[in-house]
Amino acid sequence: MRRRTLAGIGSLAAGAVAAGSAVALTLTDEPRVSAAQVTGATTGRSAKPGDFDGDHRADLVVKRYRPGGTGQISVLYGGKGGLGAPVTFSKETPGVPGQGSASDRFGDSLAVGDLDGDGFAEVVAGAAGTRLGKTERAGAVTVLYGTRKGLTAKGARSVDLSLAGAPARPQKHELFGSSVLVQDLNGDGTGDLVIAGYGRTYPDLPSSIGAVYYFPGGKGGPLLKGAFAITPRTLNVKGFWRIAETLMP
Ligand SMILES: [Ca+2]
Ligand SMILES: [Ca+2]
Repeated sequence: MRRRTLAGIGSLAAGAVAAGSAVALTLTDEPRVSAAQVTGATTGRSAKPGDFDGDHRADLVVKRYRPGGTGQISVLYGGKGGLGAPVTFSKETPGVPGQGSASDRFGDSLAVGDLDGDGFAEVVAGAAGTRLGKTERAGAVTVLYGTRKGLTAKGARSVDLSLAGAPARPQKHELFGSSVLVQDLNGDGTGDLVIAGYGRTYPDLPSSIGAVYYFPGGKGGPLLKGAFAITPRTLNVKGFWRIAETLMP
């Protein structure tokens, strides 16, 4: 494994260290499929490569946008002849928690990585416009697990701030899940989940500053145990800052 220093999420790691956690200031490149191995793939918001079925061939997850429709993502599996037919998931797919709506923006942010350490990559799909109970646009993130047979909706989980043990409570218009990232930040070999809440506000600070949430990977991951929030208080900043605009590996 090759180690490199943090670039895009330097402030995240710096904040995490300030919070007294074990997050290191280096990232580890895991030997997983690179974007370059999937011709024409991008690492932008709408398409991500990963190995969801563990056959060491690159697969691809892409966002499907339908104006006025509920969000969808499609997985295309890599094979000898290139990528196969798309298999589509949405909140209507049996096993996927929650109800789909045009405003929840399921799949608008995407991340890929092995969060439970079984060697199969998961897909993390943000749905930042999700309503939690009566809290409009609080936001939620769906984790779909990789298996030997590929990505499955079975056992899919919602990671959101309404969960018991979450590091903060849901907030109206927070847009939790506006940006998502899977990266092994604590160096234990399993990917950790980082989620931005672009619109988080604070009573004593102007405008929406945002927040970043960290959920460690591990057996059964992502885990609530060891999860924490990075806020203006963590970073000791006052006044107008944005701390959750985008997350970059
Ligand atoms: Ca996995
Ligand atoms: Ca880890």
